[in-house]
Amino acid sequence: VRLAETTPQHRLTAIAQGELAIASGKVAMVLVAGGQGTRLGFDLPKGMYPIGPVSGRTLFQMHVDSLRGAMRRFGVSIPLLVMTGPSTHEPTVRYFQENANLGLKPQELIIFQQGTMPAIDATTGKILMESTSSIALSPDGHGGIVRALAKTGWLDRAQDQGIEHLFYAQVDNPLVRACDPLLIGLHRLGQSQATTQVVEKRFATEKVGNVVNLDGKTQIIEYSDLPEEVAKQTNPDGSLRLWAGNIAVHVFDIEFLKRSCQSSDALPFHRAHKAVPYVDDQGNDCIPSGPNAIKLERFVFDLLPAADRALVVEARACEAFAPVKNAIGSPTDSPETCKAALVDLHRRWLTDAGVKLDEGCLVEIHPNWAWDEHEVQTRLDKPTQIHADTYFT
Ligand code: UD2
Repeated sequence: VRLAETTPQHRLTAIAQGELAIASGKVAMVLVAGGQGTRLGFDLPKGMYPIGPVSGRTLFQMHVDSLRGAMRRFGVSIPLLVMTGPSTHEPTVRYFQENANLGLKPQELIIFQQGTMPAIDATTGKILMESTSSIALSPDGHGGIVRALAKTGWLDRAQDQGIEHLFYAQVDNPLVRACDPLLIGLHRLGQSQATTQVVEKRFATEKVGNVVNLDGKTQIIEYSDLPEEVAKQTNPDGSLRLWAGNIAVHVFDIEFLKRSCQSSDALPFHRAHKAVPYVDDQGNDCIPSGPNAIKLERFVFDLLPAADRALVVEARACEAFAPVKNAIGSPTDSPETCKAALVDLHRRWLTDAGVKLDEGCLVEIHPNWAWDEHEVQTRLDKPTQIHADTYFT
């Protein structure tokens, strides 16, 4: 669904459908947070990274606050699943415990751990050892969610409770609107089993998956697998031929996920060439100077071609996508670019509601104050002018 091709009426109908589904308890949310976050250079789980431009709230807090905003708005409890990995599990569990589950009731929070795969020596094909008695393991990719979820038994319980859809997002993108009613509504209206949100790529080689239609099936080709000359192909009007960038916001039907769990080869493995420390045959610790190993990962978006019906929905990047991937000071996808996007969005919500803001002042809106632009409009206590950095909470 391209933005330019939807009418306001169609969007309103979809939003109403989505809101109805959320309010009647048909939706749960999952955050994937099992990655090692190496590029950011932060030792703790990425979800604990402070990102609120004025408040300093962490990525986990931003997501949970948005979800609790949806619960307040629709008068319903929405379960949150958090998928961790071997290195993020313990600290994530502790973080939620020490912070009173960030306000979630115990029954609203399920933290579960994804699986691992052995790392393989790239030259010999043998499994690498981490110590003389243990093999080197790494997370099996976010596609590991299918197997890990099946193990928890949650899918069956969810269905018994009447939950039909799982709203999926990555912990690194705080611009995501938890359980976006428009996306869920379009998913339902389109009778889709797997829906994915995309944005128009900013440039041909942007580091996002490319959503394509191949032999009638929706698929995502990861940026690292796409030859540069193909990424740069254009239409006669100069626009990119492969314009749709995956932002890893999906809606999956629970029934579809259950079906996918039943087949062990539902998702293929992707190879990543990485540096993995190991212990050699003589028991010596070896720190490789470059990539020496193959890590095997599954990608959740490889579920898309297996859906009987899949839908691709465009969103505006400025409203939906500002990931934190790279370290402070990087030109793209850094903490600074993410904070700037959050401030820009909230400044726009306020400006559209008639508030005048001084140039350069930072604003941040807590979802309890207003969950979306419409709630900003209806706030009677909003100021007419803002002269200093302000946190609306
Ligand atoms: C991902 C997408 C890319 C694009 C981009 C947008 C893949 C393979 N690529 O690229 O198409 O959408 O995001 O931001 O998804 N994670 C786990 N377990 C794992 C590995 C990753 O939970 O074993 C989580 C990780 O915590 C993070 C997310 O998955 O929240 C994405 O991982 P990434 O940052 O390695 O993916 P990236 O940026 O290469």
